[in-house]
Amino acid sequence: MDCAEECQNEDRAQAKSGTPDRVPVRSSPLPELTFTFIWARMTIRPILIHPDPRLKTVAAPVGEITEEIRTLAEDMLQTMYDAPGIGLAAPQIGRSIRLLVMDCVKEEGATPRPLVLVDPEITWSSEEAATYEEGCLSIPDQYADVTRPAEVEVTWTDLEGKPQTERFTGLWATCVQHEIDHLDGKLFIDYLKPLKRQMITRKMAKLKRERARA
Ligand code: K1U
Ligand code: ZN
Repeated sequence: MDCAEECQNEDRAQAKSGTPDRVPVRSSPLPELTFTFIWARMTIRPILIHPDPRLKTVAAPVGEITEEIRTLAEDMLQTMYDAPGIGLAAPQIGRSIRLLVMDCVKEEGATPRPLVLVDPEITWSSEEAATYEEGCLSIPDQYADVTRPAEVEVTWTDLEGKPQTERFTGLWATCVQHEIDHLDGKLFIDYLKPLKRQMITRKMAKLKRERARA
């Protein structure tokens, strides 16, 4: 099954009731006095909760950037900001494709920096490691220290189909590695000791049962 087919199938499977959110987006770049608002369709997608086999699957390359991929990326950014989170990978919304979004600008009032990475690859990792307390939108309210390379170089394709390369440090480096792990079917709890991982998994299974009953 190619990516377009896979996306369509998932769309049907994930069809939500109600009208999608309609959000005014400033079309840019336009002169200040003439800026206009266009109506863009952006949908907040449900985020899968662990344990779910779709979070353990290696995602397929995206390849060609279609309008559908652009819409999906917009929806993922909207879903990430709404959660709120600093990253989101396509498998977390049930799409087994190598697409992720992130924005690690957390300071209030600072300019956001939404990034969309298609088919990202880590091409270099530092010897130096860094430990961050990680969370995951698919494992709500659970946090744990994870040690990863402090700096990574990543190449990807942007939404215009142009190749990009960037060296990430600090929280950006942690986040991009966490998100690429999602594309490889790996969760941050896979870095923890088995007992702690099992404890979190049981809590999440209980949470899912309770949510299903509500
Ligand atoms: O992939 C995800 O589940 C998103 C995750 C990303 C992440 C967090 C921490 C370290 C590495 C990767 C999140 O965004 S969890 C929520 C979160 O960290 C946060 C939420 C609001 C403000 C600031 C951070
Ligand atoms: Zn996560």
